[in-house]
Amino acid sequence: MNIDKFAGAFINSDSWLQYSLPLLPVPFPYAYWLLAIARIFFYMEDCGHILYEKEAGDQASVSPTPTAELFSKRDFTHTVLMASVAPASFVKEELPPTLTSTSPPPSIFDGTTRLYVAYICPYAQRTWIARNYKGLQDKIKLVAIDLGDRPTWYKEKVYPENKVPSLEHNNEVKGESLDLIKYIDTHFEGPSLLPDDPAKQAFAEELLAYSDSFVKAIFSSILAKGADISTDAVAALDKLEEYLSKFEDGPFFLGRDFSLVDIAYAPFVERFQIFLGDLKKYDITNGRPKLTTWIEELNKIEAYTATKLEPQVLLAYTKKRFGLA
Ligand SMILES: N[C@@H](CCC(=O)N[C@@H](CS)C(=O)NCC(=O)O)C(=O)O
Repeated sequence: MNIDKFAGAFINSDSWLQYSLPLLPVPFPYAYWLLAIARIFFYMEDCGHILYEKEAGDQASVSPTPTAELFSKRDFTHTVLMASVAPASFVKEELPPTLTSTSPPPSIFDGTTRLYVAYICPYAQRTWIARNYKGLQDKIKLVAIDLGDRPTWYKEKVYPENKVPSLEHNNEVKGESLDLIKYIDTHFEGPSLLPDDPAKQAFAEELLAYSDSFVKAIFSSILAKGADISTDAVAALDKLEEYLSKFEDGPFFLGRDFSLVDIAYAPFVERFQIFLGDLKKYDITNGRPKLTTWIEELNKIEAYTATKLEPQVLLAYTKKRFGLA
């Protein structure tokens, strides 16, 4: 559209209006003109938005790469959130069999990136969710270990700490689930698992640091004899509800975007809901609307649901392992 012509038409019509309606106040044509410019501006802005969101959508559906390019193009918070929040398109996979003491080792340090997990382990589950959410099923190969019948080569050749998870990458093996989810987020492609906002990043660090105390508080209550949940465990769950109330822009710990913090807590909350429900007849969602919604939203994320075991399996394993009634 020829804006000059368009504006000219306005000026002309305003001049006409000015001459033919002498009773109107003199500034009227200028106000009218300003309004016209504003309308053109908003119209163009809108077109930009639509086009931009389409680009973001297209990118998200064809490539798991988070749209670093989009970030540099323009700072449209709304659009950037749409692009960064979307998980990489989830590819269902057949899970590899669990390796036992009689299984031969994989060809370690052959350049393949391997994530060693046990399907039952909540710490390993954290890293598995991060890997899935970023769409790295082809880039990071899962290797499942039987913790009850561990292959000796795992400790000797892979990870001397002999725990899961561990990650074999670039000829090195690293451990510790909280370090690994950060490592996976920063060293691989896929949607970012930490927002750019420094306030949210600082809050993420606080929540990640608190996760061990949270797990301890609840788990000791689960292991304790007696039918009632401890006051420490109730306080820890209340604290989670409070943390989930911090940002209003979404159901997750950091607001709208699913993040490392949700990943750190999800496997444990999943188990605590089952164990406390069964052993202490305690519903963790009762009176905790934010926690209720958070669990519902988590269960819409395939990268997470693909890592879940049947509640009965988790319950039976834990009861047996800790000799619980
Ligand atoms: N702090 C570690 C804990 C990992 C951990 O304790 N994993 C358990 C399985 S859920 C394990 O490998 N246990 C074997 C052992 O302790 O021998 C992390 O966050 O990765």
